[in-house]
Amino acid sequence: MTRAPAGVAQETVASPTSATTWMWFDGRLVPRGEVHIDPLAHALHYGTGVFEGIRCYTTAEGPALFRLEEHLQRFAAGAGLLGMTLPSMEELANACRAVVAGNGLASAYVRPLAFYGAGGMGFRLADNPTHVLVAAWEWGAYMGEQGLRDGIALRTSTWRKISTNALPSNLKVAGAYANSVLAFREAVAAGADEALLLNERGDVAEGSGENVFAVRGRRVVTPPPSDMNLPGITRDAVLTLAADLGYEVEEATLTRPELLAADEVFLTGTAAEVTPVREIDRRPIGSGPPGPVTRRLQATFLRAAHGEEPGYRRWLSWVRRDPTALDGGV
Ligand code: PPE
Repeated sequence: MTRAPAGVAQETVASPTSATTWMWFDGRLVPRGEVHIDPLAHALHYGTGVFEGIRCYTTAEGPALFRLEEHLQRFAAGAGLLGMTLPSMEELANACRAVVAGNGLASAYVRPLAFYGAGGMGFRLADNPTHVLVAAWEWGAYMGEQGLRDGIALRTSTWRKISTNALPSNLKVAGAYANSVLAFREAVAAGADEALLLNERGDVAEGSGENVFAVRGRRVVTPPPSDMNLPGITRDAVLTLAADLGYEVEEATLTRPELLAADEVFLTGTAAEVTPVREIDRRPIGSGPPGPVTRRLQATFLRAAHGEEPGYRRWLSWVRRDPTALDGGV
C-alpha cells in the first residue's frame, strides 16, 4: 500500500471538529453557535491564551479521561503565568466530563482553552476578561492509522525551538505554537510527516507537538525539559511504563546524530500517543519498521489508557463514575 501524501492525515483528522455540537463556555454547557467571541479578543491578536489536550478513551466502564488531574494542573500553571484566574479544578474537571457526555462521545480529544477577551489593546491587560472554553471532538490517530502502525517520517526543522527563556516551554501558551506551525508546515512541504526541532544549542528539543524518545539496546532515553521541551504527560507515562517493564530509562541530552544512530525512535503526545519514527531526514532509523521496544511501549500505553492494565488505572478519571451523577472530584 502506498503512503498517503504527507499532510493528508492532518487534514482528514482535523475535520471532526465540525461535528462538535456542545461546548462548555464560561461556566455553562452551550450549543457551539452560542459561543460568541469578540473579534477584538486579546488572545486573537497576541496569542495570550493557554490550552490543554486531554484524551478520553473507551474503557469497559465507559469513557475515561487520561491523567485529567495532571493536565488541569499544567493548564492552571499556564494560566498563572499569564496572570489569569481560572475556575476551580473541580469545575474544570466536570466541564471536561460534561463536554464528552454532552456530545455523546465514546472517546474524544478534550481541549480546554483559557484566553484573554476583548478590552484594552496593548499589553496592560487591565480590563480584559478571562474566558474559558472546553471543547471535545473525536480525534483518531494524529498522524494517521498507518503512521501509528508503520511509523512516520521526521524532518529536522530549520526553525529552532523557541527558547524557554523567551516563553516557558514547559507550559502550553497559545502564542508559542506559531513556532510549531512554522516547523510543521516546513516539514510537510518537504514531504515528511512531522518536524524535529532542535533547541538554540543545536540539541534535540522535541517534535512540533510531541516529545522525542530514542532506544538504544535496553536504554530508553528522552531529553530533559531543560533542553526546551514540554515535559509531556504521555512522556511521563511512557517513562513510567518503560521503567516498570525493566528498561533502563534516562533523561539525557540527545544530539541529532545520536538520534540518527538510535535503534529505534518514537514520539509521544496526547494527540500522537506513541508514534514510531521510521526515518529522519530520509535516513532510516534502525532497520526502518517500528522496533520491538516501541511496539511494546505503544501496546502497553494503549492498554493502560483503555483501563486494561490494573496497575495504571489510577491514571483514569471516568466521565461517569456513577452513571446517575456527573459530579465528583478530579
Ligand atoms: N511537546 C509539545 C510542543 C506539545 O504540544 C505536546 C502536546 C507534547 C510535547 C506532548 O505533551 P503531552 O500531551 O502532555 O504528552 N501537544 C498537543 C497538541 C496537539 C495539537 O495538534 O494541538 C497534544 O498532543 O494534545
